[in-house]
Amino acid sequence: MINKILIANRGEIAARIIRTCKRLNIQTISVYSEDDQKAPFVSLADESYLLGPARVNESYLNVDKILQIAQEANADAIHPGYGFLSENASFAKRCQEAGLAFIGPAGDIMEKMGSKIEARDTMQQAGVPVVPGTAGAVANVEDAIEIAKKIGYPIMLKASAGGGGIGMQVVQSDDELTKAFASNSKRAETFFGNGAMFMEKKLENAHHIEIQLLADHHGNVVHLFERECSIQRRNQKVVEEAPSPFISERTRKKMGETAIKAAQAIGYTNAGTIEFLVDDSENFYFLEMNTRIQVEHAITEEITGLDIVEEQIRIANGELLKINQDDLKINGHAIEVRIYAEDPVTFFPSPGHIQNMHVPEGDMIRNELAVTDNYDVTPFYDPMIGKLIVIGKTRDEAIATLKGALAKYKIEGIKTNISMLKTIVDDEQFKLGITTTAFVQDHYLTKVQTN
Ligand code: MV4
Repeated sequence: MINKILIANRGEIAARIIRTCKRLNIQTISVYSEDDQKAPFVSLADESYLLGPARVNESYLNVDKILQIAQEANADAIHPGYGFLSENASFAKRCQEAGLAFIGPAGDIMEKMGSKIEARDTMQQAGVPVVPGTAGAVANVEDAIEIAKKIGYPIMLKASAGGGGIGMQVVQSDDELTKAFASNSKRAETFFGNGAMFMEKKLENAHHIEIQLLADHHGNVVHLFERECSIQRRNQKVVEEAPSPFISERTRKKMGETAIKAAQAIGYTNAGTIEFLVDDSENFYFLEMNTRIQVEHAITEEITGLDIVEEQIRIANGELLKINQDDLKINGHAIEVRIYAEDPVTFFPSPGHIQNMHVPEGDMIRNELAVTDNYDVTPFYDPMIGKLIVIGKTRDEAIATLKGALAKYKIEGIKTNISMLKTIVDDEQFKLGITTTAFVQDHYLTKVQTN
């Protein structure tokens, strides 16, 4: 029975996980770096322990220190959140070896989905459509050029050990492919210790739509519908919404059933997300599987009424899923925007001292914050300082609430992307739900770079 959880993370997700633990009367342990001493999540926990200096290798990635604290504080389980160690298979295995419940899938499943080539291959064998491309790694640039003739440009060259857009490059010709193949393979070798590359046809005018899954240890799997995540900037999600304004009920059902079939094929357990690309004829293709809770999980919670962190803890406790697919319905429309401490045009991080911070409140508004007023944003970590989630009966209602909330969102002392969010929410194409992966390029950068 899980009675005490160490949250091996920081910022808004650590605070959010602690909030659910409190509601479930589960004791919490926060771990923090020297730079995060005054962060809200630290004092929210029942106990807090210093990890070490701000550098992630000495703090949030310091596996030995985290496991040592877990033992000393008698934790039963570890919740990794997202990022950091959340998809680190050896960490998951070391937790299990230390007798701790890792709140996530088994390490070997994490490993399998972490190799994009193995994930693609596994999905293909499970009957899940994958983006047209290579089976397995491309051996060398000569083979790559041969394969490109079959696939046809433009092509997405991807590192197997990459993910979330890291180690990915569009190539439009043999010449570009030749240069990119060598440089990307070398970079993947350096960064990930694995230079294996694969190739996919670049799907133009596509939507990035992902399906949230929950799977218990008794073979039960449900999907919690989809999230539309196409509005990304350099593969960093900026605006996410549930449900997608693009797909039909029929496609939603097919994607959900396909995602469940995939999860069953790999023996997936706990919360997970399968990412698809959906083309303008609503054909969908497997992209990647994320074996962690995601930043944007809150919009799924708002339209289903579930607490995904609670479901994760119950699954890790060995409990049966209490919901079945027929119980799940989409109720309303939710949109999330990510608040970044960064320059809205150059996107350079903008750490510094926050003053006069006022966030909008209301029944249809949910804030997840990593910071407070009068707080120093550190340059050491991801510049996301919060999330603003709005809910509405309809998408138009949610957009109106979002517009109003952004107008009231005040943060001084640092630069933020709030002006970018306002521009996006005001955009006619956005309001019409015409949001493909080219949105930021076509409907934001074109505006700000001309002004
Ligand atoms: C693609 C793609 C188009 N064609 N793969 C983005 C991150 C990772 N999940 C994979 N991603 C994509 N893979 C093929 N074959 C489009 C995306 C993509 C994207 C690419 C560039 C800029 C923004 C994007 C937003 C979502 C998805």
